[in-house]
Amino acid sequence: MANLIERFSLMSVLTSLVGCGITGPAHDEPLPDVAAVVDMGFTSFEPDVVRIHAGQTVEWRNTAFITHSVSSDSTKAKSPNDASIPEGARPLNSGDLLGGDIYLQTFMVPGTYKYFCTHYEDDGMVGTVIVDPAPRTLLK
Ligand SMILES: [Cu+2]
Repeated sequence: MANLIERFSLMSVLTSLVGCGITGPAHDEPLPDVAAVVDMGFTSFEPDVVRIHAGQTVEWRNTAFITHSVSSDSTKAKSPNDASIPEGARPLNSGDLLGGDIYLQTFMVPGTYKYFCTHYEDDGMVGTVIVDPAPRTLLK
């Protein structure tokens, strides 16, 4: 009997988590071909620095239940230091990512990309992608 009650309350907890949006692709395994995964927590990118090669893809995962974004648009940044991209690269702009959403971006231009969350930049929600030139073996 106690067992049944425990099972019932566990089910209620699971149901309420789903109700809060703790579901979606951000909670699945990362896609097989991504070179780096960045989790978006309460007000952080984790890890806040990733390093990849040109031609590789980063997967951002909003594992929180609040809205985040990935932007390197300096016209939207409150601090100019939080947004920069290499010359010739296109700015990152995920738009709003609801809880459970993912954002994929492939980087072709080597250099340092500094980005921020348009909602939580003030709370230090900033990150960096360092893109090294593609090794010769990937250039075939
Ligand atoms: Cu955020």
